[in-house]
Amino acid sequence: MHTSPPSRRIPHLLRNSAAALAVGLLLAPASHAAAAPPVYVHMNGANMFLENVVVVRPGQDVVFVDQDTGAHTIIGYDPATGKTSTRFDGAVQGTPGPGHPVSTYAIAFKHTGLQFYYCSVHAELVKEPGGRTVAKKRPTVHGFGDPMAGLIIVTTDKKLLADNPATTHQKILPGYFGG
Ligand SMILES: [Cu+2]
Repeated sequence: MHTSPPSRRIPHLLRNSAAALAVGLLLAPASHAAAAPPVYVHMNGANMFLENVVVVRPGQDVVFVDQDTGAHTIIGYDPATGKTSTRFDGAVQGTPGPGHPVSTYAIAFKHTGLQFYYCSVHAELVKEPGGRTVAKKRPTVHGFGDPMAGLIIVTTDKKLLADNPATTHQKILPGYFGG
């Protein structure tokens, strides 16, 4: 009886995809966090972060998307000390509107925890009685009154991870341009 090696009997394409599947299965536990799709946070002329609380896994990207005509910054800070982050320090540019490229800023965190941030153009950090620093709307900034600030919760908790607003799954919100 003729016996050919297994690789000979499997067509090339099938063999390659089988190999890819095997590699994928082997790498799955380690690369799971990195492979998760990004969570998107959107800005427009309302001068606030639309999804001001989002939840990601360690290593998963948060992508800030500027659909405003104006620019914004995204700067991490520590509410306990009031100190701003040198690593979590982003900026995005405005866009004329739909059909034009949007400016984005992406960041991921290795460890679980709370990552507070604000836009230094439209909010300011104020130390409150008790010593905790919070972001407040700059008095001269127009909008809905929300301070342009937010929180990223970095966790492996599946229930929390499932709680993100639906808009965080979409890079560009068609109806959210303007400002
Ligand atoms: Cu801003």
